[in-house]
Amino acid sequence: MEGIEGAGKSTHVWHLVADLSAHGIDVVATREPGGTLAAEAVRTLILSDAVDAWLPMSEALLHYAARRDHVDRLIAPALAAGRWVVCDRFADSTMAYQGYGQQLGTETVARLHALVLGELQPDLTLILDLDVDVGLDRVRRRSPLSDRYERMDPRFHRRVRAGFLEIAHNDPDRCHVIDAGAPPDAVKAAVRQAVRQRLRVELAE
Ligand code: Z5A
Repeated sequence: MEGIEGAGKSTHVWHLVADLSAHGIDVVATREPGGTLAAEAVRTLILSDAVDAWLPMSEALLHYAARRDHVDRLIAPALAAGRWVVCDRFADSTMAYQGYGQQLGTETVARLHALVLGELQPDLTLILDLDVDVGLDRVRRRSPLSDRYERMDPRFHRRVRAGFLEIAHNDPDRCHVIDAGAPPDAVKAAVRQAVRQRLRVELAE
């Protein structure tokens, strides 16, 4: 599940996990940055401190260090055991935030991905698309305390949103864009519909 902040990723990861579990699917919910002890430690490093605490390349390397640990210790073993994995953010976030948002470049991030994870990609990526101001407003209403990314320039967030849409445009077989400005029940229905169609699983209403 991908998208800008406030798009509803965490909300819909949990709805989707409940739907899949009700259908008898053995599913693991996890998140990035994080998901394992080591990756959660990297999360703390990346999300705290000043906006300019990390340079874009260092930051991308930290995200990929966390991701490799997450894949090796949690995601790959779960998949090998036949479980499904629903992840709140994954590699497209590095492409969107560091590649587009921090302007590290898409080629650099793609090379990093190939080096660290080879060809590993999700079977389906749902991109919750939302106006940047609406997303930031939702997050600020939820809590006045902001993390490093929330304090970044609105132009940065607009590049991130545009980046996600370009990723989806370039990889339509894997990515599905959902209008996250719709009411929560409509977003939930759109997520369910996309999973039904793309992963061929019959989820009950
Ligand atoms: N990052 C990166 O730069 N590079 C990387 O490779 C990775 C990550 C993996 C992680 O922060 C940060 O790391 C992230 C990108 C960067 N940037 N930031 N900030 P995080 O995990 O703490 O934050 P987040 O991923 O952006 O999550 P979030 O801010 O909590 O947003 P969300 O999960 O998309 O939304 P939510 O919590 O489900 O909903 C937010 C609020 O909106 C909540 O009050 C809901 O009740 C409400 N909501 C949800 N849906 C709706 C609808 N449809 N209508 C109205 N209100 C709604």
